[in-house]
Amino acid sequence: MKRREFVKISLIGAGGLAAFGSLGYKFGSIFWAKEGTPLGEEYANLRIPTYCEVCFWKCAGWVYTNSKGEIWKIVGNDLDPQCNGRLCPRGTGGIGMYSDENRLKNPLIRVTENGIQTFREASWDEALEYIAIKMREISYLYGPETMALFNHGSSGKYFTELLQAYGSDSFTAPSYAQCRGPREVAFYNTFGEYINSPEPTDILNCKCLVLLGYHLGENMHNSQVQEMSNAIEKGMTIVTVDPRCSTVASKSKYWLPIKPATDNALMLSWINVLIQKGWYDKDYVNRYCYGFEELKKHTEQYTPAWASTITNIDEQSIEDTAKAMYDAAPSVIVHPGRHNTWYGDDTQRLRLVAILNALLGSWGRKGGFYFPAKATISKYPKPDFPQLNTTWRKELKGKYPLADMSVSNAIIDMSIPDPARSFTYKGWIVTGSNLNLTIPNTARTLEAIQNLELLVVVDTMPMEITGWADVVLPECTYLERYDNIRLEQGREANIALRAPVHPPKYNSKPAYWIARQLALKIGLGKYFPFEEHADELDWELQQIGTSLSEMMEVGVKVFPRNESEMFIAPDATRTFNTPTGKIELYATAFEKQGFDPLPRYVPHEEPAHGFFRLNYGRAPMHTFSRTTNNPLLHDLMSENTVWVNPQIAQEHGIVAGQDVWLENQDGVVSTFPIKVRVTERIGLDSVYMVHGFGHTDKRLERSFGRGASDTELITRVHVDPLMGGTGMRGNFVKFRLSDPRGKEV
Ligand SMILES: Nc1nc2c(c(=O)[nH]1)N[C@H]1C(S)=C(S)[C@@H](COP(=O)(O)OP(=O)(O)OC[C@H]3O[C@@H](n4cnc5c(=O)[nH]c(N)nc54)[C@H](O)[C@@H]3O)O[C@H]1N2
Ligand SMILES: Nc1nc2c(c(=O)[nH]1)N[C@H]1C(S)=C(S)[C@@H](COP(=O)(O)OP(=O)(O)OC[C@H]3O[C@@H](n4cnc5c(=O)[nH]c(N)nc54)[C@H](O)[C@@H]3O)O[C@H]1N2
Ligand code: SF4
Ligand SMILES: [Mo]
Repeated sequence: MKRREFVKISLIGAGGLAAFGSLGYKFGSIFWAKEGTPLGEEYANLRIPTYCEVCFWKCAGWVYTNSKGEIWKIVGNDLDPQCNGRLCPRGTGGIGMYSDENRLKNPLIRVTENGIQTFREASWDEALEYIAIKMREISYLYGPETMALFNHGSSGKYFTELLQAYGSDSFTAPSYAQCRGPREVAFYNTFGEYINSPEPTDILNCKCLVLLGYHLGENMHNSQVQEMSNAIEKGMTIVTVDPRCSTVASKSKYWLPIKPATDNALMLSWINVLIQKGWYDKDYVNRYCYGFEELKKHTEQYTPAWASTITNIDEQSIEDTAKAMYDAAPSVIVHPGRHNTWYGDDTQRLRLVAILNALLGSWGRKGGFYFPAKATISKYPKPDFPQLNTTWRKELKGKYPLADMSVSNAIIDMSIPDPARSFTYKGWIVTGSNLNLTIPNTARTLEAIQNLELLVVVDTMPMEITGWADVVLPECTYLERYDNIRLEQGREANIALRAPVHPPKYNSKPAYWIARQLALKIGLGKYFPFEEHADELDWELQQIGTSLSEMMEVGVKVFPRNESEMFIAPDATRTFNTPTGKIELYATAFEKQGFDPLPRYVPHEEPAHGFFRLNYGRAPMHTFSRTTNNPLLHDLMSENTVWVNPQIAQEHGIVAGQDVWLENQDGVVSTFPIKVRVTERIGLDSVYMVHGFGHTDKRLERSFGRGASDTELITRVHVDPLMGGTGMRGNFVKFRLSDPRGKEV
């Protein structure tokens, strides 16, 4: 029998539900009632500050309760620069995360009964004791550095601290190697600064916005979408490069329906045109940039005529759009995008984006990129973390040398024993990340899981990853807990508070409490000196001249600054944080590591006959797989569809609304069928679907079996050699009109 089977049956016998530890949650002058107390009048007509956890824009809002003390609505906080008082549909539907009756309710421990693996409900004390014993054993037998943490979202901070206290630096998030890592490496090695989140793009004052596969409007990053609509009203030109007619493509002056995987050819030819025609900011380039002559020579070969045969975009459109950028410069943004891990040469693609911005002089310029500000809060003095025996970077042995954060897929790889390697991860804590739908090549993730000595999953929902855990710990939702003070960058530094609106439902707990209790059991309690999280937050807030009680009243605080600090002053001298002190058109650090200092065009594999490139993206009413079971958002969109061009539909005898199965190049067939959407908005060589659907865990009663999962069809991964990003768009699918596994249609 496999070490771990996916637990898909309902629970067996309930274990003890004894509550554990201190149960009083307090804020301001209000003290929470004991656990299990029904919600009631004491919570009536409250207005509690929060910031949203439905995606990572973290908009600040107010949660209102009604006269019965039930959560009534969430609205945006007017003071918050990240939302300007308005939440997106998902943020408004955040209440559904709280009210979802499928939530995890009790800690669960994997047991084998009559030869079948299942979960049994356990008390917190028992579940934490189980983990603590295992973690002590792993530390003793293999060293603490063999424990890794996968995290995404607010809960990650506390488990990161726990892991540091334990002796490991292997904490990783899918927001790096499955998301924005390539742009961070590319911009850092060009401008000496990261993009980070929220992107410091001055869209409000922008005159020409260039979006390469960044489908803003479907990707609902709140204030960015608001700024874009305002700028459109002010006459901003939009250039959208997308093989699919996205929502924003339909609002753009120029939509360039590029052949997928050829963006680098287009950008090289844009650079060629800007330089050859003299359409670049000469003063800015002379003053601040390094490697212009090399770039000029390198791009001579990449003419629009050359690019048009590769990209299917005509020469005139290439020139016209280059001119539109130059006319708007420096108030132009060639947007770095966010989910960047497409084809494996993504860091080089983002280097081209960075170079275009440098030539147009938009970095540090009004209507381009501003220099962001961010508040810092002193940390309560705690003992130093122990010395590390080894680090994730050392264990990579020189692989992905430009990665500046840990690479989740590399940690997965290093969890599978290999005689050629002395180091193997032995235990994982996973919090706020549904790895099965998040990391491509699920089979590899599962292989790694089968080799672990311990898998702990902290989640709010019975997501796929929980089905593989040894211990499942139910976290309460963001509406039921305090969290770390939001410290996001922006035009002005700002902070936001999240406070609980109700005590945690069921037997769920905040991550702070869970991490602290675990620390106490492992003997690391000194790293979590505050029994009450609220007390630590209050201490931190006082260090920057406010307090928990003031933040309960305002929710958000902005620290104003002068606009002159946001941009480079005319004629200013400036040193950039790069090896040459200049903006590096020619990346010297890349050259040093043996990578191309100037990006080249490398062709990618094309779909074989009968196959279509698998393209995927976002829908405005959902966030990945985390919202598909949310009762409110499920009502807005209950399943995804596969977009098929009418000509292709006709050739394959497929009609709108029909169920099809998708089979990829490696013979993997989607577990569930997906309905066809016949639309001109997708080209002849690709199909498109929204990510996050096709749940296979039956405990997700609403979303189980609704739609199909893009992730299970992404079995071929093109890893970026510079930083380890998992290129996911080199997969191809064909249609199966009935289930090839022989099930009834
Ligand atoms: N195939 C494919 N893969 C992708 C992408 C894609 O488009 N297609 N996108 C990539 C990108 S850009 C990113 S950023 C990543 C995102 O990857 P993830 O962050 O892993 O995305 P989700 O699938 O939403 O998983 C979030 C998990 O957190 C849980 N959760 C929600 N709220 C809480 C909470 O308050 N506490 C705890 N402990 N858990 C909570 C949810 O129930 C869910 O299990 O995925 C990447 N992977
Ligand atoms: N509603 C909602 N909003 C979200 C999220 C969410 O889950 N839901 N997630 C957030 C997160 S973490 C992220 S990272 C962002 C992701 O948002 P984006 O960075 O915008 O996402 P991508 O998946 O990179 O982009 C998808 C678009 O790229 C196009 N595309 C596909 N192949 C190519 C190609 O070869 N060339 C070009 N030029 N375009 C191509 C697709 O047709 C699609 O329109 O969204 C964020 N915002
Ligand atoms: S953009 Fe929407 S989902 Fe994301 S944090 Fe803001 S309100 Fe929440
Ligand atoms: Mo992302």
